[in-house]
Amino acid sequence: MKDRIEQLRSDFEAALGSATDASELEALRIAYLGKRGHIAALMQGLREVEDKKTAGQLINSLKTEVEDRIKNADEALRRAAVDREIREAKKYNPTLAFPREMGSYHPITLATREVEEIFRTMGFTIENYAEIVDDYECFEALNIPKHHPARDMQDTYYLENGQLLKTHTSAAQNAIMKKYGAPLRAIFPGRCFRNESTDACHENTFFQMEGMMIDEDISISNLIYFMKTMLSEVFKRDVKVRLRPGFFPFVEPGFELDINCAICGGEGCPSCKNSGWLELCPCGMIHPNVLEAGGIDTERYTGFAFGLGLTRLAMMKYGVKDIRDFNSGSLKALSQFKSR
Ligand code: FA5
Repeated sequence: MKDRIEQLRSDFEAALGSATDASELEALRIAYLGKRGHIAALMQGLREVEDKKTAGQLINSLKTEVEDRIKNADEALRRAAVDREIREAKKYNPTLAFPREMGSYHPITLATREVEEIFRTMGFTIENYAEIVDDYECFEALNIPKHHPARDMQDTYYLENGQLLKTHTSAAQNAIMKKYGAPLRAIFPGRCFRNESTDACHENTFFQMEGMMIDEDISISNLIYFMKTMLSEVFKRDVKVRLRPGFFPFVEPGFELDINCAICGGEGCPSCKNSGWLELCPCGMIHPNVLEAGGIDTERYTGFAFGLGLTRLAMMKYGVKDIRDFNSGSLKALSQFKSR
């Protein structure tokens, strides 16, 4: 009996060594541990053995050994299968886990930078100014006293402390004059706010770029030269503009500078309120009251100022028909500026 058991043990070792998958292992288990398997046959053979106890122990130990070895081999086969799956799977690329879309500059930022660069090369300083200002900066210092009708055009959002969201970049004129004195060449872009209904060419939050040049003998010719240079540089071609008288209490004389609508080519469309022209850059010679409020010697110096509608400039430059697209936050609209 002992020899049979040893023979079975070594046969089992050989068979186990050549089992390569779960079905072969299962066949081995049935062959050894099944009802009609080798171990069951050994048990039956016990009847003819004298030392049943010792033989029984040997058979049981062989049975336990076969059970353990098959269980271990099964686990090893499963582990190997998982390892193989990982190895053979496509290599994992962690950078694909999050879509890494490149962002892009907002068209207003692009337009601002371009105009800034044009004025920088012409010797202008670039200034940043606050969005929250006080009544003096936004109106009083600009020759717009309380109850002046010009205030009606620029209703805005007031804070409880009396300050307000600036309605135009002109609100920085006084502070800039006080900061630099004359002679002075400065531009100051900024966000403006107005309490007004929106349409294709009006927003309640939009950008302007103010410019001032103060020196001896500054005249309207200088103003026109700088405006024309800026526009032809921005549009890289001659642009049709028209200058007409315009009233602003802080300039005298004052002008409206309109640009031929680039969306309809001047035929009239919602973007230009069907006029063919778009108010882009009011300007004029700075009013002596405003210069004096800024501490400038009006006997010696004169100057011009302009308030370029940056958002409208971006509309014309990029062919955006509706000004509201800029504040829409729509990626479909804004991502079109990626390559610029
Ligand atoms: C002003 O704001 C004056 N401060 C401009 C100025 C400066 C005149 C210096 C003289 C000297 P106006 O309200 O027209 O003016 O606005 C200037 C430009 O800002 C407009 O021509 C237009 O291009 C733009 N703008 C005005 N309101 C809006 C609006 N609601 N939405 C979009 N752009 C606007």
